[in-house]
Amino acid sequence: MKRLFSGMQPTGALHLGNYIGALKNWVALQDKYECIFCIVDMHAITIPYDPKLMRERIFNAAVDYLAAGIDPLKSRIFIQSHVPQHTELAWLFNTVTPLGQLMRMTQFKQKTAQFSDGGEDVKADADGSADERAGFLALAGKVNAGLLTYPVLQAADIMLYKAEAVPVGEDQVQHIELTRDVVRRFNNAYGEIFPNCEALLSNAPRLKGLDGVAKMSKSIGNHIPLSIEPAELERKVTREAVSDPRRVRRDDPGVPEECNVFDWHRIFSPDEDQIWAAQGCRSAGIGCFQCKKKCAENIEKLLAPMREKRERFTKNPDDVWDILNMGAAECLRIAQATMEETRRAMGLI
Ligand code: AQP
Repeated sequence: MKRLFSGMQPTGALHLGNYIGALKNWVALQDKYECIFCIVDMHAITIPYDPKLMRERIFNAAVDYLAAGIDPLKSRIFIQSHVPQHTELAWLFNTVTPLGQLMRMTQFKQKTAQFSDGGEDVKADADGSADERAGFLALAGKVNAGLLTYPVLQAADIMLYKAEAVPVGEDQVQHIELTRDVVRRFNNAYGEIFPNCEALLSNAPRLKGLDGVAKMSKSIGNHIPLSIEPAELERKVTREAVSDPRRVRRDDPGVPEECNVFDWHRIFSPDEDQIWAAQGCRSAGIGCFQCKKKCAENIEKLLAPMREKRERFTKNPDDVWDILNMGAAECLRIAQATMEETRRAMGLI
């Protein structure tokens, strides 16, 4: 079986976007690949965070993986920082990665804007292009170097295990392409050590958030956590989710194809509810509140069994830590072998 690697950051509660864009695919691919699933805590510390919350977030991410259906008897689950070879290989990969390519990464530019203070003092110096603004903000000391080299660590995560398949959401495709470039440059310089890898996309690789505009994201706060309680889920969907702005009054007809709530129906609802929502919206036969309520009910059908499983794991934290420790021990063995081969190829041993 080919090997598969993927990970999520413990930057907050995992959400419907993480599930639909990646985690659901991970579960489905467990029988087709030898799977390694990581909680990428070293990536998560590249943005501001509270150290007091990190351990709990890591634990909750592991519980979410398990509750969603990752089976520790089939797949390895571990915490990135428990296998220190990730950062060692990232350093080696840094030496074959052009700085300019890292500065052009979309996620770097977005996070730079998101986690700098807006860069008012340097805005005047940049002529407005996203590339230049990201460059100015970075040079002005607004972001740390880890955010810039984030995709190199991601390349190392994948290649430490010589993984060929990487199930991710659409936003990560550019980083997988960079991984392929890093591999090409490394292999050209030091010999054929690492394989080619490809991104595997789900059928909904970019789920929009409650605002109906941006990608659902933990750090933006437009997300619906997988661990949400039913009443809060209904409140968020019916009160916070942005729907078709044309429907100002109950009897205004809408355009379902341009409504984010209808996009959610297409993902979370059975066919009959999708037809009900589309027809009702176009004819103004139903109001947005009714349409959203049905959507929340269908999301709840997905989340209810996960909630039950999550409770079981939360009550037995030692079982979860055992799974993570066992996963790390197995991954460490693979990582040590890859590093030995890599150091040798580079003339370091
Ligand atoms: N909205 C989304 N739609 C589809 N896929 C998504 N993913 C994330 N959001 C969506 C996919 O989930 C995986 C794990 O993501 P991550 O935690 O490593 O980082 P991220 O992509 O940056 O996710 P967030 O929620 O936006 O985290 P923050 O806000 O902390 O940066 C990836 O495969 C990703 O594509």
